[in-house]
Amino acid sequence: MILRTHYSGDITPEKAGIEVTLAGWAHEIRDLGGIAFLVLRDREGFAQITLLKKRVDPKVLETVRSISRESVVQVRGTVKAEPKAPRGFEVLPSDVKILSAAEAPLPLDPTEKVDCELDTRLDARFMDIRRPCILAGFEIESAVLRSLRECFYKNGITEVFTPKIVAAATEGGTDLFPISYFEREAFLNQSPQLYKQMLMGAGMDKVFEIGPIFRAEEHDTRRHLNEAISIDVEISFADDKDVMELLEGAVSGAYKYVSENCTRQLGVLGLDLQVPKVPFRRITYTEALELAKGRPGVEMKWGDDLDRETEKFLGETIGEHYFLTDWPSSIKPYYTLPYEDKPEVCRGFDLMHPRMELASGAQRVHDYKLLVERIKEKCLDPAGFEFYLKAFRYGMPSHSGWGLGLSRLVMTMLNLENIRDAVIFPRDRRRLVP
Ligand code: AMO
Repeated sequence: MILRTHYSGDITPEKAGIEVTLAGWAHEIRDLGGIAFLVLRDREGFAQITLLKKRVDPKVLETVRSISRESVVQVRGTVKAEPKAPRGFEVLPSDVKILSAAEAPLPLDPTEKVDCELDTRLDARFMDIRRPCILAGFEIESAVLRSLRECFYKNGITEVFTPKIVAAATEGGTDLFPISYFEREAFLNQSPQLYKQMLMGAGMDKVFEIGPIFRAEEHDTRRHLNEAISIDVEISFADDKDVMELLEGAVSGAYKYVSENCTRQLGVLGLDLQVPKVPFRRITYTEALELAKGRPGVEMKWGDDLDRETEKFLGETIGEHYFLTDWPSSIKPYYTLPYEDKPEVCRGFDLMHPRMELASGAQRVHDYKLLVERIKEKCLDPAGFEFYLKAFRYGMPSHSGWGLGLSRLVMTMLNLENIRDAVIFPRDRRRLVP
C-alpha cells in the first residue's frame, strides 16, 4: 500500500474539507506559542501543516516537536483554505508519524538558504537533490529524454543497445579506460560509433541508442566528464543534410516539450525558456575562420582545429544554435566522408550552442576501400578494425548520423554553470564516489 494519498502539488484551496495523507521530508518546524508549523516537502513542493495547540491532539503536537529536520514523516489531516499560507491552504493534522528520523547535523542545508560548494553538494548528492531547484533540473532532463525518444519513434527509428566493454578504440585516440577482462585487456567504449554503423550493414536502417560513453581524458573543465550520456543516431540512405535536419528538430522539439510540460520545474528554476527556431544557421568551417579573423590577435590557418577561444568568440558573435559544416578532412575522424570533388573537405558537422559544442555527426564513408584508406591516413592499423570493416564488404548502404551529449544539452538549456550540475553522480578526474 502506498503511504500517501496525495502529493503536495495535488492540493489546492478548493480541496478544503477533504482528508489527505501526505508523506515527505520535514523541511522546517516552527513552534510559536499558540501555534506550530511543520512544512512538509515532497517531490512536488511544500505543504504547510498547522497545529493549533488548543485544538490539536497533544500526542500529535509532541510528535511534531520531536521531529528533527529532514526526517521522513507521514501526515494525515484535513485540508483547510488559508489565504495566509504559502499556497493558500494548510493541513490540520489528525495523525503524524515519523517514518525515518534524520541525524543532526545535516551534511548540507536543503532549504537553499545557505550557499554551498559544488564538492560538498556532490559528496552528499542525495541531500543536494532534495533541494527543489536541483530536483527540477533532473526532472527536466527526464522530460528531454522522453521528448527525444518520442521524436525518434515518430521517425521510425529503432532503439538499440551496443556493448560498453570493447576490444578496440572507436575514435582512434588513446583516451580509453582499460579494464581487465579475464585473461585479456579490454576497454570501456568511447562511443557506439562502430556498432551503430555495423547495424546499417545489418539492414536495421534507422537506429538510436541512449547510453554511457567513457573518455579517459585528463580534462578538468566545466563541460567535460569522464563518463557521459550520449544520444546516438544512425540512418541509412540519408546524407549529412538529412540528419542535421533530424538533429535540429530533436533539439528544438525538446525545448518545446519542456516549455509546455515542465512549467512547475521551470518556475522553480526561474527560467523563461525560449524555444530555438529551426532551421539553425549553417556556417562552413571556412566561413567560421573568416569570422574568427574579427578577433584581434588571432592567427589561424585553414586546417587548424577551432580552439576554445575561437569557439567562444563564434558563439558570442552568432548568439544562437548553429551548425559548423564542411570541416577539413584532416581534423575529422576516419569514418567521415570527404567530398568527392574536394577530398580535403568532408561532410562532418558540429551542432553548436553559443556556449559549447552539443553534438557532432557526419555522412560516413560507406565504401570499404575508401574506409581502409582513411584509417591508414590517420596512422591507424586496419587490422584492429577488422570486425567493423567486415560489415562494409557485403553490401553497406550510404549512411549518416550523429552523437549528442545529453548533459551538455540540459546544461545549456537550463543555463547551468557546470556540467556536473547536469549529472546526478558525475565522474571526473578526481571523483569516483558517490
Ligand atoms: P564526439 O566525440 O564529438 O563524437 O561526442 C559527441 C558529443 O558527446 C558529448 N561528449 C561529452 N560530454 C561530456 N564530456 C565528455 N568528455 C564528452 N565527450 C563527448 C558532446 C559531444 O558533442 N562518434 C561521434 C558522434 C558521431 O559522429 O555520431 C562522437 O563520439 O556533447
